[in-house]
Amino acid sequence: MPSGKFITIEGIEGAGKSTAIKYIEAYLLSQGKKVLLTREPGGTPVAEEIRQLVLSPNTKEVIDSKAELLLMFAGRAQHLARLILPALSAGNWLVCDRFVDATYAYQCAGRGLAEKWVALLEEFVVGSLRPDLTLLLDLDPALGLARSRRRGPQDRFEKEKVAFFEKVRQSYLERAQREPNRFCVIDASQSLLTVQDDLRRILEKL
Ligand code: Z5A
Repeated sequence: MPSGKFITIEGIEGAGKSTAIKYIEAYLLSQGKKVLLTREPGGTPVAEEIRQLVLSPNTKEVIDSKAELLLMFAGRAQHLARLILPALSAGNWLVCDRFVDATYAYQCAGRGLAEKWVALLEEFVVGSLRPDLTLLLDLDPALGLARSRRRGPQDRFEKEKVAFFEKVRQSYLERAQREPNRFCVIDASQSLLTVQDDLRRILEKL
């Protein structure tokens, strides 16, 4: 059984996940924890190659939603086997930028695939592992898109319209409501310092 803690961070693009993760890492290190940061899609060399494929806006053909779903889980299988499970067994606090909740939010709510297929793949690939804590940075998509578009070239997902991200956001909020013991929702429209205060309070409890 894993002995480290598994923390995931979720939210629409531009919500501040990458920024929050740096703060979480510094906080956990200050508490003497062994910390490892990772992300999905990605996290290992093979999974990062899959990331390139699914995020590139320049694919030679349109990626079918079912293929996109399977690619997410192919990367996840590799990530779990090669990094997540060994790191948790070694007692690390593993902080992962997105995990299975993102698949329900993007491939089901966003792309319209039935949840039963994700549940099936989750059982096959992830088994009974669930994050100890999922931090949901909740933000109005218009604000998130504005933040991320300031940063530079857009990936395949970033080219989606606000309506797509509205569905993704609602799906995340519904999942958080269904699993209040695992999720903590943070208002990501607050100032960076206030978001960090919220993060620290949540981590102190954990
Ligand atoms: N995806 C999927 O479809 N299915 C799956 O199963 C998985 C993923 C796992 C890649 O994700 C894409 O993969 C993702 C869903 C899909 N696409 N989308 N959208 P990603 O997480 O790698 O990419 P991202 O969502 O586009 O992340 P991002 O754009 O890097 O956003 P972020 O990490 O949440 O934000 P940030 O970089 O920390 O902050 C953005 C800017 O806002 C930056 O300039 C910050 O300085 C600023 N910021 C941050 N916080 C604040 C506050 N509080 N106030 C003001 N400004 C702030």
